[in-house]
Amino acid sequence: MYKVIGYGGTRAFRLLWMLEELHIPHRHDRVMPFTQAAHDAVPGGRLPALELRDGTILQDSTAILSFLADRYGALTHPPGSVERAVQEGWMHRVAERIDSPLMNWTSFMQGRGPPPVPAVRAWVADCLAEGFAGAADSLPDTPWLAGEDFTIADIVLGHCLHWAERYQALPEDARLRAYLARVRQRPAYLAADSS
Ligand SMILES: N[C@@H](CCC(=O)N[C@@H](CS)C(=O)NCC(=O)O)C(=O)O
Repeated sequence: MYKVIGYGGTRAFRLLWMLEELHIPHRHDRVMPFTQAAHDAVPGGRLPALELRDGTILQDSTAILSFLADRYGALTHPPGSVERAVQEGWMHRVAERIDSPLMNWTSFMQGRGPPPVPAVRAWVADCLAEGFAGAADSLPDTPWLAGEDFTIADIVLGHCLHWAERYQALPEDARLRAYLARVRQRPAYLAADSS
């Protein structure tokens, strides 16, 4: 059975949500990041991770989503299709423009590391707001990012919106809020273990 390693309040939620989408039974080992337990659990202590049935450990949430999508032929467009390029474009864009500043913002909110000087804190907030604004302006007319069908790109953006809300960084933008509301109607999102 697959084992998700990582606390459901982190990017591990993406993996738990994906496995619910695929109806794949799994175990969940709630290891907190930045702890000795994380280093004991996975190489380099970097979470989340997915342990395969043979003990292999995969790391990086987006790589794991791609692995599961390709392995089960679900929540992804076929390689070489235009839709696949759109899907992957969204995954990269969200990782660079939203996930990265959101990680820094979260560190500030959690008080991890030295307190940021106000200008740095404001710059990170601006970067995050710009990332969200760019995503909002680029949302397609289709229900999901790469067309009519929900894909792993939607898990990544949906998770970032859910994460931003938790850290008081969710923008007011009505388009993003409507998108998040759609995400939240998915039974797998609701079933995923966020603890
Ligand atoms: N791009 C990675 C980011 C993972 C990440 O930054 N994890 C943090 C915890 S939230 C961590 O374990 N950092 C320790 C490290 O990178 O060594 C992903 O999507 O999984």
